[in-house]
Amino acid sequence: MKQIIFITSNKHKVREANKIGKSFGVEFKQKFFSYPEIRADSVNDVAKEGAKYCYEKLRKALIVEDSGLFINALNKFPGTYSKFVLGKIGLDGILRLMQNKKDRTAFFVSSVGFADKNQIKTFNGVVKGKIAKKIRGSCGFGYDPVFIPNGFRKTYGEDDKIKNKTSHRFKSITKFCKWYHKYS
Ligand code: ITT
Repeated sequence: MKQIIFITSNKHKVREANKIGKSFGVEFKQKFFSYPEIRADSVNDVAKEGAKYCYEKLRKALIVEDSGLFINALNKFPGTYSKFVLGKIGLDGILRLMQNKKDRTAFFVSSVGFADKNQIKTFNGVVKGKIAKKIRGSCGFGYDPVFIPNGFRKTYGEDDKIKNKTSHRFKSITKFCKWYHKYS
């Protein structure tokens, strides 16, 4: 098993990453370390700067992950501000903003930022879907109870097995594991 430090305050991210990492022989070790998240429209930029900052401070190979929900009818809001917005207006607030919208399409993006002494690299994953009309299910975290991935009827909150096989994080972490397995 190859190990890598995962700097995050979110235990759900680590749990999901370890389910995926298992089949690649990669184990993610959660570490709490506070780093500044830059203001940017892309999670890729936030992850890249975050990984760079953490490596400069800790001098150990590590990853960070930045993710968010982008809703098309709301001009890609809440995007990189997903956590903040959820804390302020909640899922009910998001559903209210979507009340009269015909276009309910949205996507989650995840960007894994890796840094060590040689390089900084990012690995991105996207999953497309739509915003449900009601809060459904209690699995997962964040926006999972209102996100229905394309090709399915249930929200991620109702079915975490679907999430683990299709999510933005599944895609970004899989890319990272394939690369890291050969690299390290
Ligand atoms: P870090 O310590 O890793 O930054 P965090 O929870 O603050 O943990 P982010 O800054 O990347 O993570 O914020 C992403 C937010 O986007 C997260 O808090 C959720 O509200 C939402 N989000 C991201 N991925 C999600 C997922 O898989 N399912 C549901 N919501 C998600």
